[in-house]
Amino acid sequence: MALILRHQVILITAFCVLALSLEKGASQSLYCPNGITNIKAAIGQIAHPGSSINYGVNETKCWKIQVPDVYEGIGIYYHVLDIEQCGDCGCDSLTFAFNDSSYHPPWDSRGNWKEDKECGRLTSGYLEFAHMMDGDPNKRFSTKELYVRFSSDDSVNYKGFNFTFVAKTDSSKSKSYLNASKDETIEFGTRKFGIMNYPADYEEQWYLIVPVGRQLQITFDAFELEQSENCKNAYVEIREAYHDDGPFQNDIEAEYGAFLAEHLCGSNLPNQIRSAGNMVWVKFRSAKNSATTYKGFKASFKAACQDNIKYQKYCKRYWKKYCRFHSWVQANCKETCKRC
Ligand SMILES: [Ca+2]
Repeated sequence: MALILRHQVILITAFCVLALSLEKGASQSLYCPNGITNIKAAIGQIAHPGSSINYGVNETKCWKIQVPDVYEGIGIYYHVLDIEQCGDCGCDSLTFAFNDSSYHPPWDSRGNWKEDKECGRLTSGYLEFAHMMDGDPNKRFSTKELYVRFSSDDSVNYKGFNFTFVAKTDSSKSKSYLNASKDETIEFGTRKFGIMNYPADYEEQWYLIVPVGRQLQITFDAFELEQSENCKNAYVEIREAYHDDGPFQNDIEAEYGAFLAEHLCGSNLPNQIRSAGNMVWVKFRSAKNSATTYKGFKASFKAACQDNIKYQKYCKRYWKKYCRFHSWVQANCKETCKRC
């Protein structure tokens, strides 16, 4: 009985604290009377209601996304956004909120809170096409903690939302661009591997590229990094790279790319890694402590055949149509849509 009572007290306390968010006036849109679902991860998906049914009337749902400290922001890629639209999203809305200065919870008026409200209708087919043509996320936030709130009014309900969030990486340091032709294998790795240990406080990045339409396969030959909890000291991070301004632009980015390996460390040789697209980004980072440097890693990459069914589906649906009207890229298109 005592346990049940204690549980009730905790629940009531939680409700009161959250209800204060409305009273203290930091932001009415962060009012979360049903509590907040906490998600701690570098990548994940949130959907509501998350099936083919429509959301209900007078709903309030809240989430808090927290990405590991090593990252520096959060990107949002929509898969579905189907929310009743009224002026200033005053009927139904999806709200993102974060503090862009020091940490204060959303009901604390000391925080410098920023809000971004969304409503309107973007279907999944349109969003697939848009992501194919523009690799950047739909939303970008310079925070490691992001609050998400969905609310609906008393009439007209749609399909809701479904998005992937991904932690932003710093990709500003020195980079190498390595481009392998169809039958070529290129080696890469930490500097002076086998001759001396990697330096402390050292960072290096590689963009690995194979012909358009192929996947990329990375094989590790040697791997010896400092072992630390969650690989927070020295690590290798690997993501899909993308063109942020469409498939035929030159700029290659990876800040919000999908993870192929979140963080690798220690001395176990990682498994072979295979990408979905034809461009991959690899980052190596060592800790500041010069007493804990190791040999580093040595790896190679080459082109593999495209067997990604989803990619083929994109190709069939959009790429060929796009190519028909852009004769100057037809050679690329042919290679892209070819099975091998
Ligand atoms: Ca509504």
